[in-house]
Amino acid sequence: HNKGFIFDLDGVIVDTAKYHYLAWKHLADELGIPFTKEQNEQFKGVSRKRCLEILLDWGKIKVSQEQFDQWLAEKNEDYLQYIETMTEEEILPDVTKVLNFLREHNIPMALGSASKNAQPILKKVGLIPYFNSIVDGTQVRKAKPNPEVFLIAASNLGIKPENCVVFEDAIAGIEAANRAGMTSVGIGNKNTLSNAQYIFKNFTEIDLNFIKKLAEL
Ligand code: B16
Ligand code: MG
Repeated sequence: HNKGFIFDLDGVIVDTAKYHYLAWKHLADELGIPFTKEQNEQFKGVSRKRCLEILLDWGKIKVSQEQFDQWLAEKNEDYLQYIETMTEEEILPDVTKVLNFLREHNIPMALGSASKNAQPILKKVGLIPYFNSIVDGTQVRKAKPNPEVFLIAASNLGIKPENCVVFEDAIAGIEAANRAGMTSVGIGNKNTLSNAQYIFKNFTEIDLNFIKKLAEL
């Protein structure tokens, strides 16, 4: 097949943003830095390290590398406790409808996530078998909006970038997909994701005929 589909994880397949929020909030409270859900929006699609840099900037806190690494580890341990409780019920509505359809038609699929915890999360929700390639934060050096993550995924699938379709919920992710020359499908708010070629509020709004068209079936 000459078309490939690439999915972001957080905000597209599962809503782990709520757990990221709780873990960041915990650390922010500890450090006396105000942190709201609106601020958490700015952390979407952004690497863990970059998130902590931004948080410390907001709090005007300067720290040693050692302290920085310790807080980073603390946030992640907290986050992993939430991940531990995840089940397949946390897959966002109608995501499996689309994944199953693509699988039935043997369309290659990849994950393209900034998260270093993508593997354990996919395992928890039982979606590992769907993906021909899983590209995550452990393999990528240049974070979104750099297209690296999606280009590696395309190359692993053996599909040309211009024949790949990317599903993303983050502004930086849409930009990465566009820069890679791929078809970008935004999942979320149409004002926020105005740079996406197509935008849907969520997967329940996606018709399988649309997927068929994108996959050229
Ligand atoms: P971790 P995605 C991203 O996942 C999240 O949107 C972002 O909020 C998070 O900081 C980043 O992963 C790193 O996650 O701390 O697990 O390595 O949307 O690219 O799937
Ligand atoms: Mg995301």
